[in-house]
Amino acid sequence: MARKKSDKKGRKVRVEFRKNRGKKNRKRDFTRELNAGENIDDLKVSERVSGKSDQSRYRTIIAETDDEGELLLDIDESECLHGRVLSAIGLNCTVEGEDGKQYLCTVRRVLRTLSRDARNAVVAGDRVLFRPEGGDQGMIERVETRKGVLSRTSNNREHIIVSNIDQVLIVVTADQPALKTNLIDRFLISAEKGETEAIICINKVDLIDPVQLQPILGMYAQLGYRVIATSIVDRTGIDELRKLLKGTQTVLTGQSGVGKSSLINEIAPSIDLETGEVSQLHMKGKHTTRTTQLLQLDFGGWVVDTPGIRQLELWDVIPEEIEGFFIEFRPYVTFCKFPNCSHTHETGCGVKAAVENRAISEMRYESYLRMVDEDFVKADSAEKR
Ligand SMILES: Nc1nc2c(ncn2[C@@H]2O[C@H](COP(=O)(O)OP(=O)(O)OP(=O)(O)O)[C@@H](O)[C@H]2O)c(=O)[nH]1
Ligand SMILES: [Mg+2]
Ligand SMILES: [Zn+2]
Repeated sequence: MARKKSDKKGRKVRVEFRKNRGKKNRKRDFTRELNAGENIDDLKVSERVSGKSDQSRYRTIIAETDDEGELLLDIDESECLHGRVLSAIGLNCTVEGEDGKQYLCTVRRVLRTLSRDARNAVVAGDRVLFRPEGGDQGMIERVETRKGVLSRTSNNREHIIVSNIDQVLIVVTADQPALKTNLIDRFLISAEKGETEAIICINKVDLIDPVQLQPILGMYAQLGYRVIATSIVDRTGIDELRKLLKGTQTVLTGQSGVGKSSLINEIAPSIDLETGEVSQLHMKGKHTTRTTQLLQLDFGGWVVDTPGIRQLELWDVIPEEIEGFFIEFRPYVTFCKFPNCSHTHETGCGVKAAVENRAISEMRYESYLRMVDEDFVKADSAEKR
C-alpha cells in the first residue's frame, strides 16, 4: 500500500513489551534501561511511555523510517561485519561472518522490541549486520529484508523456520511412514506462500516396488512440479538430488523419520548429522533433529536441515484462498454455476464435474476437501472464541 509522504519519517510505532515489564516496582527509566544493554546514542529512536500505569505493556517509539516503512537505526557500519545466521536457538545465534569465522551472537534489544513477534526477530538464514565484541562473541545490529521463507504455525502464530531460501525440498516417504499425498499438497501451498520453489522428494523407494509410485510421480509431474524418487539404501536419485541442490539454498521439510538428515548425509559425506530410527509400532520418527541448521555444501550451495513436523497447519491461508493453490482447478472453476462456489456441496460445480470426468485427480480433490473442511472448522472455532 502506498504511504503518504508525510508519514515516512517520524512514524509512531507501538510495540508490545514482553519481558522486563512490571517486574520491579520502580520508576520507568528507559534511558537507563537502554543503556544497560546498548548505547542509546546510536539509536535514531526516541521513546516515551504510552499509558500511565505500571501495568502498561505498550510504549510508543518515534523513529525514522525509510520508504518501505522499515525502521532506520543509526549503526556505525565500519565496526560491523555482514554475516549469515546458521542457527538461532532463542536469541542465541551462530553467525558465519564475512571473514569466514563463526560468532556466537545475541540480538540487540531494540530489534527484539520492534519485531512483531520476538520469536521471529532473528531466524536461521537471516542476513545480518553484527558487531564483533571480542573473541567469538557478537551482537546482531540489523536484520536485512527476508526473501523466501519457510513458516509453520505454532500456537496460532507464525513461526519462521528459515529465511532467504530458494527452494523447499518436500520430503515424504514411499513407506515407513506410508505416503500421504494430502501432506504433499499442504507443503506445496506452504512453499508457494513463502515464495519459494517446491521440489517433491519421495524417499525410501527401496521399500516398495517402484511401479507403485508411477501414478503419483506422474500426477505431480503433470501438474508441473518437480518430483524425485530417492533412497539412501540403494542410492536411487542421490546424484540427481545433488544436482538439484547444487548452487542453491534449499530447505528440507517433512515429518519426523522421513530421512531429511539421512539424505543430507548422503549427498554431502562431509556432513555427519544425527539420524534416528522410525518406531515400528507407530511408524513415526523420534524427532531426532532438534534445531534448524544451515549447512554449506562443498560442491556449492547451502542446505538446511529442520526438525520434523508433527502436524502441518498452514499459516495465513483462508479457505477461499485454497482453491487458488490447486492450479489444475483453474480452467474448470469458470464452469461453476455459482460464482462463490466452494466446490464442496454445490450443484452445477465445474470442479466436481472435472473430477468425475477424471480431468482432475480424485486424490487432489480429496486433499482439497480435507483442507477446506479443516480450515472452516478452525475459522469457525476462532470466531467463537
Ligand atoms: N529404508 C530406508 N530407510 C531410510 C532411508 N532414508 C532414511 N532412512 C531411515 O529412516 C530413519 C529416519 O531418518 P532421519 O534421517 O533421522 O529422519 P529425519 O527426517 O531427519 O527425522 P527427524 O530429524 O526426526 O525429523 C533412519 O533410521 C534412516 O536410516 C531410505 O532411503 N530407505
Ligand atoms: Mg533429522
Ligand atoms: Zn465449483
